[in-house]
Amino acid sequence: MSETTQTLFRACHLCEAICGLEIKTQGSEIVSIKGDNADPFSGGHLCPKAMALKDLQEDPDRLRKPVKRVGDNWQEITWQEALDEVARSLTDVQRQYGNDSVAVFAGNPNVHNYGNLTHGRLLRKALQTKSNYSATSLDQLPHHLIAYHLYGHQFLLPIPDIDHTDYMVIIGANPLVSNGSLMTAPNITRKLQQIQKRNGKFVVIDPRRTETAKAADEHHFIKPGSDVYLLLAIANYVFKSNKVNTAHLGDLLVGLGEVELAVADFSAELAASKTGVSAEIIEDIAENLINTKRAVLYGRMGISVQQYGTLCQWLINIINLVTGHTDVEGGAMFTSPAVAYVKKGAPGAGHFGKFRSRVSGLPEFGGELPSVALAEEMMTEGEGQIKAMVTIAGNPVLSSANGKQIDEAMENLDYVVAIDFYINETTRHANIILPPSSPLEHEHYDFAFLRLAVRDTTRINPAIFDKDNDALHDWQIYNKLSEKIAELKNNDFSPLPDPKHIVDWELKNGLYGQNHELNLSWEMLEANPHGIDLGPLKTSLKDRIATLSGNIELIIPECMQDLESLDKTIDTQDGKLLLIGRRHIRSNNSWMHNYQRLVKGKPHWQLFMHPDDLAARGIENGAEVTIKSRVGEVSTVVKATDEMMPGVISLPHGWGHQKAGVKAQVASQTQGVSCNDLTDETFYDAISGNAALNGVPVEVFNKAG
Ligand SMILES: Nc1nc2c(c(=O)[nH]1)N[C@H]1C(S)=C(S)[C@@H](COP(=O)(O)OP(=O)(O)OC[C@H]3O[C@@H](n4cnc5c(=O)[nH]c(N)nc54)[C@H](O)[C@@H]3O)O[C@H]1N2
Ligand SMILES: Nc1nc2c(c(=O)[nH]1)N[C@H]1C(S)=C(S)[C@@H](COP(=O)(O)OP(=O)(O)OC[C@H]3O[C@@H](n4cnc5c(=O)[nH]c(N)nc54)[C@H](O)[C@@H]3O)O[C@H]1N2
Ligand code: SF4
Ligand SMILES: [Mo]
Repeated sequence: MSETTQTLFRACHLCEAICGLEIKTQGSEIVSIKGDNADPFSGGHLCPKAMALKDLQEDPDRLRKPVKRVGDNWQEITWQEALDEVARSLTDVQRQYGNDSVAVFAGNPNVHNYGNLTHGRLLRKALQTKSNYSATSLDQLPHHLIAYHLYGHQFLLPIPDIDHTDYMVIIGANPLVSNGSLMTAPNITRKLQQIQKRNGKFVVIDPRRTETAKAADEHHFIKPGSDVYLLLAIANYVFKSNKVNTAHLGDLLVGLGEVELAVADFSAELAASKTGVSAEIIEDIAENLINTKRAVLYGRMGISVQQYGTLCQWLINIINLVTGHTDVEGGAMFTSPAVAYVKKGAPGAGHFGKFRSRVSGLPEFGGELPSVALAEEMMTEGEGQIKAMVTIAGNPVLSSANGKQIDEAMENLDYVVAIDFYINETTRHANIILPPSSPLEHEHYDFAFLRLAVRDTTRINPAIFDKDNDALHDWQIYNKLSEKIAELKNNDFSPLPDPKHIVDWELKNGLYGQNHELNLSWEMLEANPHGIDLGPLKTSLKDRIATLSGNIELIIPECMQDLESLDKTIDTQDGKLLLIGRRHIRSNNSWMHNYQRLVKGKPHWQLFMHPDDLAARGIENGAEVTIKSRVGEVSTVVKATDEMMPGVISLPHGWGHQKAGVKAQVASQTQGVSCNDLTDETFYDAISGNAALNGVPVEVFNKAG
């Protein structure tokens, strides 16, 4: 390896903000990582996780070669041996128990690695299994489902036009820490400050006074899981005050009258009793949404990953539509990306309920079943039982509801293979682990997140290092493994070219390609290493709406049904503590705790609880407590903070690395416990089957002994 010094520009792929970075290397070492000031989108912004790209690259625990489990040990084997054995074992299971007996779980980093997006489907196609699961149903499934119903394509997702809005309501999101989600917006702090600088306001509704709430003009505590009442009351207020403003989309909206009727029973007073947000505040928010020309309502994890996730997303869309804030400047807009532009006829629109899970009858969406069904499908005997599993860039043992149950169920599978470069809480169950090249060893184009960005931009990301000669990129693993599986099943197979070629083709044939003055191509973007600005979000829905009728049909039967089941009586408090999650700027889901620079310093995995709730139970600040839910219990340290709404406690997910067999020297020494040993697989959004990881009823007491 030469010791030459290089400076390369590449976007960070760790979260949705995709900050441009300047990475300096000497030989095979990274000597510095800084924000790329010339990136037209991120303008030099970065967060503490960017430096962890170096740790990831250098981590001795990161697997470089395929390994096979022999007893409690792992043995390196060749790619040939590994791929042959995996293909043979999976097809053997399928021959004996049927195609659906092999499940696939695809985790979050799939979306951050373009080769997984372009090539992942090869493996599913080769396996011909209906047992597909992913992190989508622990996360944003309600957004896709509503976009599919209202706009006709799961990826016609409205994104807040944060750069131009004057009033933004953020409900159940903490972008100052998450750096934005379904809202790619590097340096979100600045973007929110800019709202205030132009005399606008942003309001946060959250059961915790979060980092974002502290920076907001207003913060209102809300009881977890009750948001649906607040949204219904806002929608009702708009209709009742005759302020429906359907702006330019008016002729597309079908079902306004039915929506008006459906929300009519939900007053601000009822909402106040359910949510803890006063009727005056609810009406004030509604008034501001009505009267501010450029305004937007935005909701994320906190209201998608809860009991009424789909209803909440439906109502958010309804409110933005009826207050005239959809597809207009400063409102909820649709992106016009250079790759994977969505319009009528674009592939992958989605489908819903074409088949159902075997045990609980949960609906598929886009060919995937809800992750809450995964464990029972492994544990319930009978035709179609899951007997083997492929996990790809995921860790459902720590990230799924009742992860402990998944852990136990995986123990009894006949065969497990993981495409991952860590031996984590899930992949330790694998018979064989197939580790792809590291993210910095391949090129990348962020078509998933450029499609969700608050401004249209484009950039390619070069590889920083060459991969080892005998290493494989994720997409190469899919090509090779799928080919072997297809061969054993006597099916046709054609490999896909390098994802770079696919993106190049898309760039050339996309909005800004051959028929546009920019004439984008991979090569052209290589010559523009900081990326190219494509301008602010543009009004475009009328030309793109992808529904069969060409209209926005507001009434979704499943939403009407769920609405019917809502309790319409004034609430009396039931006194149970409700558990919610929490993210931290130095942590990322389950997989970045093996980097000393991110886990050192003050711990951030404690249970947060209001001082009054501690006092009521005779618990001291800093004590060891036990938290108990229907499915299990964990013990950890409690931290008293009036950041929490009384009655609500918060524990972050992704911790719990002390399990035997995990090969992560630093992470194994951390003390955080897994919040998903408490979340409940029977607690989910009835419409979509998305997990309800927020608002889980629990008890807390002093740890015995
Ligand atoms: N209680 C609770 N639970 C939650 C959440 C919550 O808020 N509360 N959040 C949920 C959400 S939003 C999500 S998205 C999920 C995330 O949970 P998962 O989908 O399980 O994802 P990660 O924990 O990020 O898993 C990362 C794994 O991917 C591997 N990996 C990283 N990059 C690559 C790559 O390029 N290729 C391959 N093959 N592997 C790679 C890592 O080594 C690691 O093992 O957790 C969910 N779980
Ligand atoms: N640093 C860091 N950044 C990340 C990640 C990470 O793990 N760490 N994960 C990435 C991923 S995979 C995702 S999906 C995004 C998520 O991005 P966000 O959704 O912005 O992140 P969260 O911190 O989960 O924010 C959810 C908020 O909802 C609140 N909440 C919980 N329950 C309720 C409720 O019932 N009602 C209301 N109104 N609020 C509620 C919580 O207190 C929390 O503040 O972040 C991404 N970015
Ligand atoms: S905010 Fe941090 S983790 Fe996210 S893309 Fe930027 S540098 Fe990476
Ligand atoms: Mo996520």
